Amino acid sequence: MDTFYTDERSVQILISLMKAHGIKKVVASPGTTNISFIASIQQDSFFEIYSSVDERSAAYIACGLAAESGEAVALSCTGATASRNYMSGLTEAYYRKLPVLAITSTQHSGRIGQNMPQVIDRTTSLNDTVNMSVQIPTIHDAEDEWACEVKLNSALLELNHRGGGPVHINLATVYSMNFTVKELPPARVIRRISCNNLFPELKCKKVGIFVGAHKKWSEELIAVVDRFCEKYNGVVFCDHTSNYKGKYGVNASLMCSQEQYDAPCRTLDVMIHLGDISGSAINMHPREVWRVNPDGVIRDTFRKLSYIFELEEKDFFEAYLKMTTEESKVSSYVNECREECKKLLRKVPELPFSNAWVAQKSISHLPEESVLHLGILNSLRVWDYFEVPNSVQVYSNTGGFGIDGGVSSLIGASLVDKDKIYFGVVGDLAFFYDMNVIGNRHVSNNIRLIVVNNGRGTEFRNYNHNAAYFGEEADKYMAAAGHFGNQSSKLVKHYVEDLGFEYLCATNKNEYLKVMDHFFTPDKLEKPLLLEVFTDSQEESNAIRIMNNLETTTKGAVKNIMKEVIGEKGFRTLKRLINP
Ligand SMILES: Cc1ncc(C[n+]2csc(CCOP(=O)(O)OP(=O)(O)O)c2C)c(N)n1
Ligand SMILES: [Mg+2]
Repeated sequence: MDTFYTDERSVQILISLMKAHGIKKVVASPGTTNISFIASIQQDSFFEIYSSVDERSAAYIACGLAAESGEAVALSCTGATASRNYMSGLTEAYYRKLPVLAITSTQHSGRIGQNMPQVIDRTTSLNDTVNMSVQIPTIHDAEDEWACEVKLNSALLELNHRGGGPVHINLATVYSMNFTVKELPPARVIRRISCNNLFPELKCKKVGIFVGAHKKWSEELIAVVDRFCEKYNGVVFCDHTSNYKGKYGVNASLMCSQEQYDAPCRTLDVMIHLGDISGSAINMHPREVWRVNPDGVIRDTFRKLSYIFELEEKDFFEAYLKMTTEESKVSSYVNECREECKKLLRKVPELPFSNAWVAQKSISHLPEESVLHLGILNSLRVWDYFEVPNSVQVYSNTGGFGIDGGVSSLIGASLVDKDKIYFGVVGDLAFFYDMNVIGNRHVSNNIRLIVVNNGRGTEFRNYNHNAAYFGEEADKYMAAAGHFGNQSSKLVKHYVEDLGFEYLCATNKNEYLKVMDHFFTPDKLEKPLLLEVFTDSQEESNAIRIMNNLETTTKGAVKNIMKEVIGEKGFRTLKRLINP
């Protein structure tokens, strides 16, 4: 009887990645739950398989094999108590840093604790048995498949990471008896590069650097990134929280927010990923992504990761500068991107009175060397549309995206340098959430805070938000409208004045323009200052709609008409059906 690979996709991915990462030695123990895996590898001549009835012995055999051959060695066992017997061998492997891969097999994790035969809980491991443990459920859709690829790459790479050691994969099976797959479908391989490895060549037309939220850049890092861009015709895609202040930056937020226009420069060959979580709308279309971070962890934010470089950013760029003899200084890519951005910015009309309008009018007035803190999500989004002065550092709580601590983070930052001015822009919900910090006795006169009070989380009334589907009904419990004095003109004024703040407010464009110069003055003020701007939710949404539709193509226009006919939600469902 001819049998081939299983049709269970997770098992296929594991086998494909074991081959790609050069793991061929397997010690197999008997059972039912590992049949999909074992039957698939025993017909593949790549694998060198040994049998051991006793799982305890199997794990020690793997230790010996790994130590003697210098290779990673996999173990495979069934359900019941089989995997428990790996414990002593894995402990030995842990303390000797031997690359032993324990592949335990399991039924659906929902069956744990339901008195189902042979189902035990392997979701936690003893501290000194494995360096990493991953759970691999059965794959049902593209998202499951992506997660499986990422987790398995991480697990296999961990075998030889930082001196190496044992790793655990808990692999679910549905006991499929379909072994008719003759050719193993490929899986995406992710590789880790550290300073001792050979670096992959960077020979392609379009190279971009995407920077998520980033701490302050050193002068040396800026210089080396700029030299890299000069040599490789590169560009640095940023939002304000990237805080890159070199020569090749492009604020790509506005370009990437366009609904009816996909700028050609958004498509690139290699995107180098720096920094942490980004709250920006920057959504490029890279062919592959190289992440550079000393944490060395696989973080597949863009689902196209092919390399993780476990290096300081500066060392990465210096290495690639050494690898090229190219002397030409072509800047065609950055120029192309800048043209796109300028073209869009030129098209921005007078916006309705809103947070976006405030940003448009104010951002260039931020004094030199000041600091800006932006609230989650709307304030960051709309201030990201416009260019910030080069000497201004910008922060937002994009680590956890909470509205609960934006004002506190601003106050915390302001304690560092009494001579700097620390600006903040937050919504009303974010302000009232965190308002007690306004009374903290360390608050001083270097604080200037704009509270955009639209009486709700206007985020949930934005035309393109899921909650917009519910119209005004969203105000009740999604947008939390009407709390905290329901846009009271006195509440914030009384509170902050009593706490020693100067208070200003604006309910329309003229009023705002009148107070703006004072608010943004580079001069030291006597008191901390709070400017409350009262806006209307509908206008907030209208302003964003305008900003997201500055440029149109026929394809984009058709897309928009369809959205109007079948609604935003219907459109997304249709898109998923056409392009799953
Ligand atoms: C602690 C916490 N709770 C809930 C959320 C979900 N959330 C995201 S934006 C938002 C609305 C914020 O409203 P507001 O501060 O008034 O800003 P606006 O959207 O009106 O500009 C909420 C509740 C969150 N991010 N953090
Ligand atoms: Mg609000």
